[in-house]
Amino acid sequence: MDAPRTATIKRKTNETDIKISLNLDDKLNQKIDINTGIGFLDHMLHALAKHGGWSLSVSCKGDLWIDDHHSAEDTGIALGMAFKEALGVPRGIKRFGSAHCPLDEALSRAVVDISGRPFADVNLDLKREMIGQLSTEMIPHVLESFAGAAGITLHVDVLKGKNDHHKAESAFKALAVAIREATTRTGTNDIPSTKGVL
Ligand SMILES: [Mn+2]
Repeated sequence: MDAPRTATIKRKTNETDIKISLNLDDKLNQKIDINTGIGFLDHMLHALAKHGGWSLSVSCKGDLWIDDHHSAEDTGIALGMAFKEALGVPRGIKRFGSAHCPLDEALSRAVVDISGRPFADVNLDLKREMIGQLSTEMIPHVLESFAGAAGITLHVDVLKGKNDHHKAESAFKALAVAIREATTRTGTNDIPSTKGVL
């Protein structure tokens, strides 16, 4: 039995104070506790952890009296740092993952490459200004921040949908399932690249 892939991250700036614990291999005993101060972001990260098969604890104390920007962005960065640290050298994993997830009328597709190359193309087609206390412009930005810090490639697209809550949630679920596949252990010790390095 391989050791679980875990990380604990503390990241403090003048704008936010964040603590994250992540376990990528806790599918049978998931514990999820998310507190960013932004309810809808908590809901999205809960979905990501749940469908990714993670245990995840996130605490962010940020300058919400300004707006949601620093808290949302820095939580994405810190989660990416935790993911990268937990994964370690990406040996013996599938590397690629993709998924489609619906939520009622909404349908999203996520494609992930644990590439060592930070890149995110995120198209959510959100119409509202805010969902709860989270500005919709911050939702792709959180995913871009996550991909940047994690050093992975993400393509996340809402293919259809009418309700912005559904569209965003289906996107996070698809991303979770895609990441779960990409990080699945193959039982080998291989680095899945023709370069021999990721
Ligand atoms: Mn929901």
